[in-house]
Amino acid sequence: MGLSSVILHLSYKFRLLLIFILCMMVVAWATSSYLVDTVQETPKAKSLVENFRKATMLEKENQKKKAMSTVEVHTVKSTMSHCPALSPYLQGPSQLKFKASLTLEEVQKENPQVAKGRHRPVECSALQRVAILIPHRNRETHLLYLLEHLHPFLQRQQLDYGIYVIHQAGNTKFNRAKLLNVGYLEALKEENWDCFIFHDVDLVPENDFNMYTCDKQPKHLVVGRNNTGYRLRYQGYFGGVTALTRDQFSKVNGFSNNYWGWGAEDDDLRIRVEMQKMRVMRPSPDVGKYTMIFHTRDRGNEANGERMKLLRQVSRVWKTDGLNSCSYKLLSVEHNPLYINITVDFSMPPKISCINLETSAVPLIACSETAKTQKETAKKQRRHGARSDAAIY
Ligand code: UDH
Ligand code: MN
Repeated sequence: MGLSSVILHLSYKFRLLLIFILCMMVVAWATSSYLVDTVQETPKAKSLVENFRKATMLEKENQKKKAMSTVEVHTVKSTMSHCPALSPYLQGPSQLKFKASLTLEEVQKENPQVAKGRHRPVECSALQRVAILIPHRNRETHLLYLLEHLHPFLQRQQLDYGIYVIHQAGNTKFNRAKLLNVGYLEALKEENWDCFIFHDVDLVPENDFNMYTCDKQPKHLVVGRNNTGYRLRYQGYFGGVTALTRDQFSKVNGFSNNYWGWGAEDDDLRIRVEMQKMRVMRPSPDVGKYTMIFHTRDRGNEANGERMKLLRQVSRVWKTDGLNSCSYKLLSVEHNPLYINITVDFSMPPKISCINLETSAVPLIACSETAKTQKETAKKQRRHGARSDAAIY
């Protein structure tokens, strides 16, 4: 073989080798670039997945946080601790002063935290929701003094309370007991009060240890007042200011509606309480002290001549004379800044007017009874010594 043929032969082999190397390089490049791509792509995918995971975790965390914050709100609400049995704000006995020039605006200014006659502590949840019911007619000055002292007094006791003034419209005989029944029924329409304080407008408590809360037994809070030498008026006295739970008052069917004028409606309530085997409790004499704002007898509230007769029939009539037979005409319910004013009309509707107006010029056309039967009904009522609401309405 000559040199040229050797070179040719070599070059042919060399060319083959070259082609092979080239192919290998292409394959190597292709594979390597693919591998590099995948190696580079993986972190991208990884970070994507990571980001997604992070996002979902964040979302989950946010949801968790939200849930926790709502739980917190709920627990803050529901676990706001109960107020202590003995409020730390109580001051004990005080000498009350009544400024002659006091105005309602001044009392309102002194009590900016009271709205629509209501207030409750912000620092703790009150032990009881208490409705104060005040029967009222033509005693504006007394009401002013009572509001002035009662609002801070009840706040020092850390109560969730509302003050209701039940105002009797017109000039018909005053009926304290029936007004208090109305107060109970109307107050329960806006709040499920636990406890009711039946409160004369002219009695101002002197000692804030006299708790305006209800207990297992009905409470009589006026042990003594300045005008009786701070002594109980008589054994069994249950007037002035009393505290009964919603259930205790409902159990006795409330007050009788039939005591028109002054006297004995409070004794009637005590009899009802005792008939239900409940016992009247009182605070100690140094705590149950009141100042009574001086007054004379009101016109329209003269002593009720029938009161002794009425007292004798309590056991017979209590089931049908009380909350379940208390009919009245509701004239208005106003939510004033310092109290809720309920105005009612107890004036006689046409049927009884017929009986009472036998001598008047009012025509009797609205009557279902004849003049003769009206007279007989009136006689019967007088014989039984009571004007039952069932007969009136
Ligand atoms: N009341 C009124 N307006 C009236 C009558 C009574 O708001 O016209 C209310 C008021 O809440 C009062 C309560 O009913 O506190 C009881 O009536 P009262 O204060 O007349 O009864 P009290 O037993 O007085 O205190 C009886 C008459 C006092 C005569 C004094 C003579 N010595
Ligand atoms: Mn009085």
